Amino acid sequence: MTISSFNTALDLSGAYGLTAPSRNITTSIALPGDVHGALLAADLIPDPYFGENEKVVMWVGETEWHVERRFEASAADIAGYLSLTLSEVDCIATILLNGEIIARTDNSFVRHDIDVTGKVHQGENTLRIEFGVAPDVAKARSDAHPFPIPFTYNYQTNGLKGIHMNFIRKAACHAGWDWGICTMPVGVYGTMALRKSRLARQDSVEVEQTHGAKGVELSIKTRVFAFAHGEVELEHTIDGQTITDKVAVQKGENVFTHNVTIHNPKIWWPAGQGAQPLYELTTNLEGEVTTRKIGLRKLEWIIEKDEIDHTFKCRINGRDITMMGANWIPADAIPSRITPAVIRDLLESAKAANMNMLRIWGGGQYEPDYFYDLCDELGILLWHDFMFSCMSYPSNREFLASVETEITQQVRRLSHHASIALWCGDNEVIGSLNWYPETKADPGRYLANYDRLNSMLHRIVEDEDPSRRFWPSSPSLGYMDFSDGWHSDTRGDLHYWDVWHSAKSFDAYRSVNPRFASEFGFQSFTSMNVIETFSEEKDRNPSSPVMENHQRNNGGNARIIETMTRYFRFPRDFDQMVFLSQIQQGLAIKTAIEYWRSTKPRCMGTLYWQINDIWPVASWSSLDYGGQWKLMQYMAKRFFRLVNLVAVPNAENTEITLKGINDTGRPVSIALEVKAVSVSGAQRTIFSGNSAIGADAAIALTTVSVADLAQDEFLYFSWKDAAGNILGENDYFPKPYKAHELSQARISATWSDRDGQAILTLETDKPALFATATVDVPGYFSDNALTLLPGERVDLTFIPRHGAKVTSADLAKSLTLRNLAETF
Ligand code: BMA
Repeated sequence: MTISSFNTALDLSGAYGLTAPSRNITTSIALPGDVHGALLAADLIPDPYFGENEKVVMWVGETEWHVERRFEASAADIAGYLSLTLSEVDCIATILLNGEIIARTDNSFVRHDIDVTGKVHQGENTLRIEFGVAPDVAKARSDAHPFPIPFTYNYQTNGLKGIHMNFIRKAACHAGWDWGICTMPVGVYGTMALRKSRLARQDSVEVEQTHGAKGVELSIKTRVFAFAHGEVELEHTIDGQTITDKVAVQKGENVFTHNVTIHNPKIWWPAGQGAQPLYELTTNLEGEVTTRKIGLRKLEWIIEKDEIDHTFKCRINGRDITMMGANWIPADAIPSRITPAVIRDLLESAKAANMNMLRIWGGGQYEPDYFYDLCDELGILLWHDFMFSCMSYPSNREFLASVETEITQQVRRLSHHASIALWCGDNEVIGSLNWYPETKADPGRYLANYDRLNSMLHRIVEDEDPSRRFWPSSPSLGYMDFSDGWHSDTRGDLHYWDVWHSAKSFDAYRSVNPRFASEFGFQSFTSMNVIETFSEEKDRNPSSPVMENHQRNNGGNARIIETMTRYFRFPRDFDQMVFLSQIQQGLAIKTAIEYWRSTKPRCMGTLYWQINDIWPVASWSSLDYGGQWKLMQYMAKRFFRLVNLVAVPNAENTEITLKGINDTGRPVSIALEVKAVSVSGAQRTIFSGNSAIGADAAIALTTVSVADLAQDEFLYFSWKDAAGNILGENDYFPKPYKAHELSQARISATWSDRDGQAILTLETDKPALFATATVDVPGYFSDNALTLLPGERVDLTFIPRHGAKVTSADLAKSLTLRNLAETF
């Protein structure tokens, strides 16, 4: 049977008129897009990210905006049932077609399919969207609510006024966060189309997989919305198998399930553990064709009683695999700047740093389809929060009804993705009950209020996506456990913030033993070339108004600087301070992750806060805004190596145990060599030997007594495979760096080109710590922040980003080499 091709779509993206009646502004806007992008393109606002312009452009989010366009429809375009699909309207808006109100929207996470049958004329039509002022709507709702529901303090940084983001459904961080600018964007993102159907349209296609001895059984569940009763033709194709069906539909929603078995399945693995084969599923409903990529994997969360308390681990295709990665926030505070190229670049950097999981954090947004497609392709699993964060939310009928539509739609849109590992109710909402005077004064009320929303989320996941685990909150100790998970490390996931927010020493990371650390972070300044994009020369001082505006965590710059005095000698100028801040950030998180990974199988996940930035700012991120690698990203590439050797001191710092971590599914044999190296260059070998580390294990290899090291010595260890290839190297300083008289090293650099790649070879005359090469070309080196020892040659390969082609001659021009000893 050949499927008819009646169903079509008329794309309504493109140029719209943009007006602000209260301000006499008339210009144009490219949609999908946002008002900030339009005003920037028309030169009507300055760059919001520059200097303190945030305050200068604040009016944009406080103004009513109207967008309008005309479109032509032919007789054929409208000869059927019509739906106007707007996949993301941000946020409060009235939609008018030819002057008639056809819908009102107030949840940017809900897709609207508006029935406009009979309302589109042959010839010219007008589509108009009138946006309300979201902060005002939120305030009015909060005022009308029978009891106060406080909003997060995170927006109150830098004297900005707060917005009741818990009363409207858009990314909470649009109002600012402790790393985020407040832009309160207004716009339409995603699909804008007029869809014509003979009888019915596709609403969602979900795929559930059951792995068995005969292969993988796929249950393909298609939701079809029919405008009247009748019959439609539906076809699915996957792996060379086609199922064509003529199905009877009733007016309204219809669900059809088709089963397909994939024999000899090619199995999907997270990054580092195997390949990511994807099967293409094509769904055709009378000409409306959609495609999805399906990765076949069995994924379970093992949360069961053990001798400690309860496990918390992800089992994929039968293997317990340690999750390694970071937290993800929206890629830009101006949503129109988020493009597939931007997202690919960031996700490729995550993979290049040996990550296999990101957590999509609940104060941001559900990401566009291409984000999840890329995660499937790259093997990056997702811990997916629902979009609730750091405050209580209403639980009245209207709010719950809107959220029910949101979560149901999002789960149906995304559940086929191999990358989605977990649905999590929210970020830190349970914990936040202890933060606000209102919630603390009346815990019973706010806990009941919480449970109404949270139990609904749980129920939706059970109904819509039964094979996926629902986890109530991050952090959480488990089902119906409303104690806050910051303080228990025996079960559930843990957010550990004492090193940053309470200024504890880096060693404090070794005082907790999480089962799964889903948040912990340490800030640095964004790189100097990024600071240059938002500041003038005179602003480049950590306590200038501009640098303080680009730091949203109260006291953040002071914490960065004060920490330097504990571990390092004070940097001699601002440029060195910026560089040193990145060394220190990487060191803090390296301390945590090396230790927690070494406690495997107790700890089965480490996701640091945070991989990316939403604008150029001092933050916990390891990538600058724009995707450039900060030093921590390089260090992450090392501390997330599947086979890693780490130094773990005892609490008294008298003994150092070297531990071998093997996160591959095979035993590994290594030849270990441990040296005591003086900061002035003398080296002596203090241990060498062969060791075997079992599959998926962490074991102690040898112990060194600190008393056996001279005052100026540190530990340097490297490990090789049977063939003598160096697999990795690492070091450990028993004393803070400031205690050492570091030598000024002379590092020499030579360039070559090999197989189309530019190679930088480094050599040094004295030990150089955190030796770092940078060039003015988008890309990163295969390694950086190195401990360079005299007598060794280190080859670094340059990896261009965005697919650029470069030669060593291009790079050599802008090469800068730095290291710790030159910071003071
Ligand atoms: C966490 C997150 C964010 C915040 C970060 C840094 O707990 O959930 O709310 O940005 O802390 O303070």
